[in-house]
Amino acid sequence: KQVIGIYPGSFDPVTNGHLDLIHRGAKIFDELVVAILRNPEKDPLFTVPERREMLQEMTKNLPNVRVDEFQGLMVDYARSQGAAAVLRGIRAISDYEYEFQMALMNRKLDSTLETIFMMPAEKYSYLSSRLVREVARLGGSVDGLVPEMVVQKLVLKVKGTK
Ligand code: COD
Repeated sequence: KQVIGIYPGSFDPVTNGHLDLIHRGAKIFDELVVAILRNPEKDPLFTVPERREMLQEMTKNLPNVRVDEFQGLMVDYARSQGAAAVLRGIRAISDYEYEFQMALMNRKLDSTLETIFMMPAEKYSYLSSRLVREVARLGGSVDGLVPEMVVQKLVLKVKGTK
């Protein structure tokens, strides 16, 4: 039996912390689906197709990783993919409360879906897309925090929005 995992998120944009988790997840699942939430309420920096392209490029050397997008409830999407588990990253204590609520709410919605938490390498444990966007907007360097391709796209994006 193939064990499928879903790694859902906003990925606006993908960071080295996300990629760290994707590499770890790809080792334990037969197939890992990286799923970008299409959220009509949020005002993202990158469009879903832009985020998808970046994720696809960064995972092209991982044969058991697939990039997709979804809307609506994550548990419904996970079921549609035949997933056994959701992969989530835990950085600091501050992630814990939100992740705890979400994991239990998801379990209430679908008791067959498990949530698996993994920790990134220490050097990425303070990294978030939100801070990357903020630093880039204010002209700071995000080298080493996101892939080179994303650094370039951030520079272009920030120029375009000024
Ligand atoms: N190191 C390790 N992990 C990291 C790092 C890092 N530096 N940065 C981010 N992560 C992890 C996050 O902890 C998360 O697990 C994942 O990577 C994705 O992160 P983000 O920030 O891109 O995505 P989120 O947390 O905004 O995604 C939230 C969802 C889209 C999964 C959630 O809102 C959802 O499922 N929405 C669909 C509607 C739904 O089902 N709602 C009910 C939920 S109870």
